[in-house]
Amino acid sequence: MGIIKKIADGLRKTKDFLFGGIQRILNSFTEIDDELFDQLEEQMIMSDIGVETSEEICDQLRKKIKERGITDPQEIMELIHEVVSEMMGDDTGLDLSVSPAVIMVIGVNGAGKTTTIGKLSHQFKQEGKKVLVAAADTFRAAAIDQLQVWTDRAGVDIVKHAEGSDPGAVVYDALDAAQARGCDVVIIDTAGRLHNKKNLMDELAKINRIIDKKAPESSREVLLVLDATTGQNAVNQARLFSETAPISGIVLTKLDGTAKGGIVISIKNELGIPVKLIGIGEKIEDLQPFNSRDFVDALFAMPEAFEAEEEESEEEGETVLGEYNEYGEFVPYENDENVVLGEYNEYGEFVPYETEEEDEAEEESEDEAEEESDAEDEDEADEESEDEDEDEAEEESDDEDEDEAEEESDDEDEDEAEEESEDEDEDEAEEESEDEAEEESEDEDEDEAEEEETPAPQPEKKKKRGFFSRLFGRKGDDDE
Ligand SMILES: Nc1nc2c(ncn2[C@@H]2O[C@H](COP(=O)(O)OP(=O)(O)OP(=O)(O)O)[C@@H](O)[C@H]2O)c(=O)[nH]1
Ligand SMILES: [Mg+2]
Repeated sequence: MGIIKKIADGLRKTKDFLFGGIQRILNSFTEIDDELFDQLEEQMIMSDIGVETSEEICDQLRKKIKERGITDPQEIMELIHEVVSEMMGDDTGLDLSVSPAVIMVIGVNGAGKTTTIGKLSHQFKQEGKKVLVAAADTFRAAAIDQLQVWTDRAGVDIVKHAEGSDPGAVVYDALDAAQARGCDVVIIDTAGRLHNKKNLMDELAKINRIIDKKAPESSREVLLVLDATTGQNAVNQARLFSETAPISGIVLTKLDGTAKGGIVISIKNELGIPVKLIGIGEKIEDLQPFNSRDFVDALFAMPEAFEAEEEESEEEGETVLGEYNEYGEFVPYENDENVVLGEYNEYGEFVPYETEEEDEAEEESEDEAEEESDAEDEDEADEESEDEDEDEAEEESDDEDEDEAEEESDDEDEDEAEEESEDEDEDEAEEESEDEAEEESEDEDEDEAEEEETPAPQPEKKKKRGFFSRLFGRKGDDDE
């Protein structure tokens, strides 16, 4: 499978929701007015592009529309493609020029740090680089074993100490070994969670200082791993983590399982930190360098199927009424007299109404929907099992003994809030953001429940979805 196709597949849910949603809005307008812009902005915000960035995109659109005297709403999709492309700018790759290049990988627990390190080690190894991985997450039970599984799989060296030992010492030894062995790259796995967030931030800052001292000449990357499924919370995390070390790039994981890929645009626009890698699956090869052009094309390019359809109808000189399906393809209505044959679900996909005559078509679309939701369940279940399975199981049972069992429970939000109030003196700002997250998560829980049971009756008036309250939680907990 080609890289572009793979990225497009990984971003399918985002495309369904964002492109599908925008196209639906454009189809429902015959002229460009304020109401159209309001709806576009709302759709972008719901797709996790962020309020600030969505406003900026719409301002740019208005400007271009005025400049070019555009009057047809159908021309707007191409303009969005253009505006977002300009916003994303040029890509920056990893800097590995001075060996041993040091890549420190940070991020909250469950974001995908260890998995990303495994995938990255594999890729470097394939390129013929000599890689050494430092197991500096000495805090979480079984974290070292989990990393060892990945380094074995990739066939690269690991430097590890006992659980509970000083992460700074691990990093020091790893840099020593890398220099002695002539390694090209050292990748440092760090903890995603300590006794509290201040400890975590302090420890990451300390590791960073050790690298400064021990390998001052080396090329440096501080990669922040963000879980795309947490939407705008990931942007908040980036702000917090940037206090520990200068973040040189972002790895956005789990883009395959979410409709929230729009955060890539807001990360770039609001934080100015380049997204360097994207995770589009759990397998060792499911990590790709981020290419903004492919990304924007995958989200906003007009599907060829539609262009062909459009040309055909022009030739015949007749208007074809239809809808965009989940792949962004134009599907003509089967029955022109009955224009609205169904409704949009939460992903902006068109779901036909059940009628006796349409039984066959209905069955097909149901199967598709089922397949999709099964795949989603599997994805989410996988995140908690598969590669991690044993390690995670161990981790979870260990955690249960401690107060961290909270993290694994359904009441995560409440528990987090409790935990936070204990740490109140330490970090007020954090608490605020947790509280916010908590509020949002309540919304989200409600929304998600609704989404699962019934399709939205009024697609134009869809409720705004809340954000995940997992600023420091593990993906999947809320969903269990
Ligand atoms: N679908 C999907 N799952 C991913 C991706 N990257 C990571 N995961 C899954 O996310 C889960 C957590 O990944 P880890 O690599 O253990 O996360 P971590 O940041 O190291 O977590 P801690 O060690 O607890 O701090 C695992 O189940 C991974 O398989 C991705 O790109 N796509
Ligand atoms: Mg880890």
